[in-house]
Amino acid sequence: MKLLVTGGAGFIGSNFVIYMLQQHPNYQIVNVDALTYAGNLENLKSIENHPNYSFVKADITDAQAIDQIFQQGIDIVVNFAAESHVDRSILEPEVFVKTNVLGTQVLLDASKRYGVTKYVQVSTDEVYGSLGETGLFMESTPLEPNSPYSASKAGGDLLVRAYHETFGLPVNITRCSNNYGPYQFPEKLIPLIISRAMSDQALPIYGDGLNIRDWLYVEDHCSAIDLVIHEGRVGEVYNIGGNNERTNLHIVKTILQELNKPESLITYVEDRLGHDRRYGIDPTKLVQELGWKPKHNFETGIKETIQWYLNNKDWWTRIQSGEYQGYQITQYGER
Ligand code: NAD
Ligand code: TDX
Repeated sequence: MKLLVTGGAGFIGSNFVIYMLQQHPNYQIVNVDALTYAGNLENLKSIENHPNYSFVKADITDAQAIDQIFQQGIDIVVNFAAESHVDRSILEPEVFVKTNVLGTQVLLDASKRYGVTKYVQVSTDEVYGSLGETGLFMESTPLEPNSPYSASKAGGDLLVRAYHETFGLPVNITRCSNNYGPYQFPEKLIPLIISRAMSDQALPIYGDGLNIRDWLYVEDHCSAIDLVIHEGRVGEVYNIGGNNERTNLHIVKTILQELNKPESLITYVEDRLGHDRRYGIDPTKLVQELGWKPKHNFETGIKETIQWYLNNKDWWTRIQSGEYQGYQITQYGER
């Protein structure tokens, strides 16, 4: 079985590549990644010489390069490659449309041309928009994306659906809630707060800090995708989430407590434009149909994650010395 993983040098993709090599010793994995600011081959150091693993640097919007990769014979595609940060999409939407919509179409086209057995689109709960105080996102919830990021992900999802309906491509779409764990780029809330708190820097909280996200440990996302690849009914959407809703303020205070740092580091800053208030996933379909069960509970998962960032300071300090710093200065002034 030959699995093409796109975006495998990013946060979830790299965790997924490592997970799949462990779970399926007979699978060959081809990782295709453009190595944007978010792609980091250091994440894959532990398996870089694995006989069943290979890496190709290519952009998913480059139809010729993608065609060449499919010529090797690909059985399954899992598309993680994306521009993934909401704040960046507010500043620079164009690349989001290019990668998340056009890139998806290029992969779908190649999958159709070469006849894969399964195409899995890794999408997000953000395509459903924002919840009020009650209710959860179901697979049947209408798509109401509010940011350029989520709109571009929704655009990709609709193309996946269309390639199934029009050409019979065997697809699944997964929509997961917020992930946390090792190798998450320190522009996202949890690693940003851990790294800044460790250096006693101000911790920017958007708005009133009471926006709610539903958190899932990255390995549990990987196990769900593995199940969907093998057991998912063709053409279906599966929501993925572990019922762990927390306010941003709760997350930040938990990290401060764990690191033994003062709450005076918390700094309220201007709210994110179009900031979704609440996400909450109903994973019943995945649980009942495919028997998925998350392994990690949030209280231990967050502690393990904090410990990982403490033990891997070199990993994130190297990242922070690059383009990331420039980004921070542009958006909020010197923090
Ligand atoms: P990430 O930003 O850490 O990684 C994205 C990877 O894609 C990087 O390695 C980058 O180099 C690569 N990439 C970007 N543009 C590319 C292109 N044009 N061609 C080839 N490679 C390209 O993102 P992540 O957090 O690991 O998210 C992975 C996927 O999961 C995304 O599709 C995202 O929408 C989805 N998702 C993420 C979360 C989350 O909480 N992080 C939750 C649900 C869904
Ligand atoms: O500095 C910050 N301060 C802050 O208050 C940052 C970076 C974030 N926040 C808030 C905004 C959100 O309410 O924290 C929450 C989480 O923010 P992000 O980490 O940027 O994640 P989010 O916008 O929820 O999107 C994430 O989950 C869904 C991923 O980045 C997406 O790729 C995924 O689809």
